[in-house]
Amino acid sequence: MSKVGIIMGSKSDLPVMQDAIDILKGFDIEVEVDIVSAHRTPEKLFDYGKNAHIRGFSVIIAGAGGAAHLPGMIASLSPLPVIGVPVKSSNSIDGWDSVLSILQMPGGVPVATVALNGAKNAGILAAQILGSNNATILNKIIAYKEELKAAVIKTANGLN
Ligand code: RP5
Repeated sequence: MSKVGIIMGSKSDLPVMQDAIDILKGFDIEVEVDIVSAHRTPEKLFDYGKNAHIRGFSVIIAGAGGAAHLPGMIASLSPLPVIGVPVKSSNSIDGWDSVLSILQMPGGVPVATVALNGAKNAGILAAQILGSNNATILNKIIAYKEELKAAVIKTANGLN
């Protein structure tokens, strides 16, 4: 069964990263959540990046703020797709520090970067990656998109 690894640089990132956890659990996708700090636990980062695919993960979502090196370093170590979530941390310079340090990866080492605090979309994107090879998950994504559409149409119909 497909499993998504959700990691973050600090417990202070959890309120943002919870959106990824919630949406994936809503799709009945197994998640494993951990705190891995690029700067405070570099050995753990190395171990996680080197072994995530052996431990049964299919996709990694990595969130961090400030000098947000976690997603990029995990991408440098792991053969798995990495989705990066820039977190606007308390001492952030408006979130640009997080966005640019996750987004501006060198050629050869991609991180699929979502919007600032965009953990919900990170979860959906992880589900879509798994769904490309899993009909059950794909059908849940299709149903989710239908729900989005129905909600907009209902709102529009209520305007007049
Ligand atoms: C980063 O520094 C974390 O990802 C977090 O967004 C930020 C602040 O961490 P704490 O000082 O709150 O632990 O490493």
